[in-house]
Amino acid sequence: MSQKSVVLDAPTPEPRQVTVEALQAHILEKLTYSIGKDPIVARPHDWLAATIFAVRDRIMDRWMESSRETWRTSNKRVYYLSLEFLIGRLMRDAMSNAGLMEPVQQALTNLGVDLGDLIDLEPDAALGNGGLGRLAACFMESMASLKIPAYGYGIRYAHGLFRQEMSEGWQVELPEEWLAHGNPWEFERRESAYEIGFGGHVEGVTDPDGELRQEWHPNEHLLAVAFDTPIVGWRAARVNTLRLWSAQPIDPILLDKFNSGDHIGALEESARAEAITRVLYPADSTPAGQELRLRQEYFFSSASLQDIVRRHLQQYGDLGSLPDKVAIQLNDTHPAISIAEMMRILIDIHGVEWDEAWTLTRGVFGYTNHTLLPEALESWPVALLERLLPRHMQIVYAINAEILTEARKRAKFTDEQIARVSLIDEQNGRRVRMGQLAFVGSHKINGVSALHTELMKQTVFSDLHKLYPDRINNKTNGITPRRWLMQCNPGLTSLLSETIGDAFLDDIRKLEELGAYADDPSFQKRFAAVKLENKTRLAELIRERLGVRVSPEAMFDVQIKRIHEYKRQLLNIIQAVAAYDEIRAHPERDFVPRVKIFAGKAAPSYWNAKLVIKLINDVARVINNDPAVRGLLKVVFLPNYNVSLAEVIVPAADLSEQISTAGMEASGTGNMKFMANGALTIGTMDGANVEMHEEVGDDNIVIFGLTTDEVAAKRAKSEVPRSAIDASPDLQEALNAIASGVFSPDDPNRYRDLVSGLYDTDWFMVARDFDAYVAAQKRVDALWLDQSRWNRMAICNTAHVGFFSSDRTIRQYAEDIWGVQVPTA
Ligand code: 26V
Repeated sequence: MSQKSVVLDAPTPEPRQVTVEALQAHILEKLTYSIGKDPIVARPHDWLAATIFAVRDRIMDRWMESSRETWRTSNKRVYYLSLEFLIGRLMRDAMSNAGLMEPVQQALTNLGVDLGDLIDLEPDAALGNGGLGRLAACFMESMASLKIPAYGYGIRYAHGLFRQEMSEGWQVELPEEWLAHGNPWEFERRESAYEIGFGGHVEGVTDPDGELRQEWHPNEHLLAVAFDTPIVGWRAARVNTLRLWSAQPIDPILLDKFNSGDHIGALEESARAEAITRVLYPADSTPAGQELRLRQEYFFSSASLQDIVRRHLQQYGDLGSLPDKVAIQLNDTHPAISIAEMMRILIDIHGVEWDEAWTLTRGVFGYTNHTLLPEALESWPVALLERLLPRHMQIVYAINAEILTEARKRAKFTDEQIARVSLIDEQNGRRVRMGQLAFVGSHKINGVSALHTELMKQTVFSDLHKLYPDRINNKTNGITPRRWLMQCNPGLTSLLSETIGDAFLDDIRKLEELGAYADDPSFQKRFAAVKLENKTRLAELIRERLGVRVSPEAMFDVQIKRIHEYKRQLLNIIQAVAAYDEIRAHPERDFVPRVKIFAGKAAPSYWNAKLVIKLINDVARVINNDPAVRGLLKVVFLPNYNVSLAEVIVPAADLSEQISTAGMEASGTGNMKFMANGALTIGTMDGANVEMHEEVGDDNIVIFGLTTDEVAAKRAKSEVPRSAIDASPDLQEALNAIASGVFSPDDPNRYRDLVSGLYDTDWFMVARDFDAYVAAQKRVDALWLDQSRWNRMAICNTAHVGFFSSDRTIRQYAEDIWGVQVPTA
């Protein structure tokens, strides 16, 4: 019997029991023996850790079984490389997916501890900026639910996305401390550590057989140490691994320096290494462009690929089978240096020939693009790459030579086309375009909504699309219905189960059966009652955090997402100002009471975004305290938006604001979360809104505004918004109020430039979409006045959310990109 089969056949320890008694005893045991606390003095955090340890043990068996199965069946593995995983809390997710909610709750109750309190105590793992990072988290959960052998690879940032506080309405950034109480979910794997090099030089050496090889001699080395977190699929179908890398020095302290009295210098190497994984870059649009960011990208790409190749060789012994057994998905261009790193590993380390290495590389990689914003497209100065990664720069040049030759010979490209497909941008001081690198090194490239994918073909990648017409494909985003419906909205989930049965829990498409109840008055009533309960909870949170009282009976109109000009929070708040004017001018009219709820973070260096936050707070102060408003309008900005806050806000929303300038939001995923929870969408024909419109039908969504083509035409003509503003007295009045300091008496000029931007270019079409937006909001008011109609629409939204499950998205990736079989049951 070979050693491997001995290992594979070894019996596992008895699985832990899931009875209340067993859990109760086990939690106490963990508290005593793992945490070292007497229950009498244990603090809430001790109970939390003890509970997580007990839950974790019950996941272990599935985890090991899952990985054994992959070894046994030789199934293809999927690797999702992402610089961001915006996970949020893990405990409820793991318990709920493993079917442990009830016994754990009961066990804790018996111990005098409230599970809800513990859940609220767990810090969010905020290792991402926004949609891109949250998508990675939803994908991890769906891949486990669909029994796909998948690994997430990323960085274990010591500090996730900054904590946002308000100081007189301004955003202030504070360090986030998710690891302050330790992290009971992670397993440090010191044995899985890889050396990562930077800098140095490349030397050509001739082998005894006359072959010229390149040897990279980095002058800086550090270690990547793995930390593993289990990701539990629905009904514990499978448990996958999220492997996050932490940077550590090879020598923690330089003793000779220390002994010679240089105490600081002795720790320099250590500090330099650890800096790489210290903090998540908090911008999601403007490339940081800094060396540390490139170091992060290469550090985690190299560690991940070394790990992938090692695992593959351990199981299969050869590299030729790589594309049959390995699929690597690049989440945006952030890990794009992996293309060159894979070539280096294959050629320099394993002696594979160039052509073969290139075929293997393209065979394994897929690349997902998440934005077309020119300022967000990553490129690195050639000089920086040359200094930090000299061998990779050589490889990039060699790849470029091959692509450009092919473009010239096969596709007969012109000089202009050649310049556009080149990996090197010669216009802006010679830079390597990471999007181009990711594209040419992948067999499939996808966008994240139907519209976005079409725009990819027409704009940034039009020439590469001509060269490789079968590579670009669409994979419309999705969200996991476990976290974003079942866990965050237990009230609605119970109602749905009682109405159409439990089958939708395993097949979300079954929600369509709700359609039959959309007109049923008694079901509508119950649906609305759940919503009201969720709104009451949110109203309570608003009162606690902001001291503002809002009525749960009012319409909750919600825009929560990163603050960005293209997302147009400005349009929303200007409409609030216009409504304020109207309410005061027409005390005789009937108004639908509304609460406008905003939340979101701005990149610390993004001035206009920060100014919009301040404007929302300024407007909120004035409107909320004006008796003439008679409580008909409230504006609130909830600070420190994160996954956990979203889980409270989303189930309480009546209206979902998805109002980006058409053509600019690649997909959006918040839109889908609201839809699942029975909110109506007011939105532009942008990103996945287009497909939502298709799914629910024109009657169940409120669409307004310029289309992508209309926006493009206006921009091409350099049309100025003057006439739009002249034609709209309401807009003029609102803009004058804002610009003249009505909301900023302490600094009347605060918003002068912001407003004058709307008169000049108005790149984001705020002025030109304003009247259409106001008209759409009037339609929303009219719908609200017919509550039965409203409820019907809300129910239809929940009923048709099935398409937007990340399970559907992942099945499509598996089939069209990864070549992985998804078991049906
Ligand atoms: C870019 C950069 C530039 C360098 C600094 C750090 C950084 C971090 C993230 C990004 C990527 C921004 C792209 C992005 O987040 N796109 C969003 O992806 C969502 C998931 O596909 C999609 O729903 C949103 O519409 C899209 O904006």
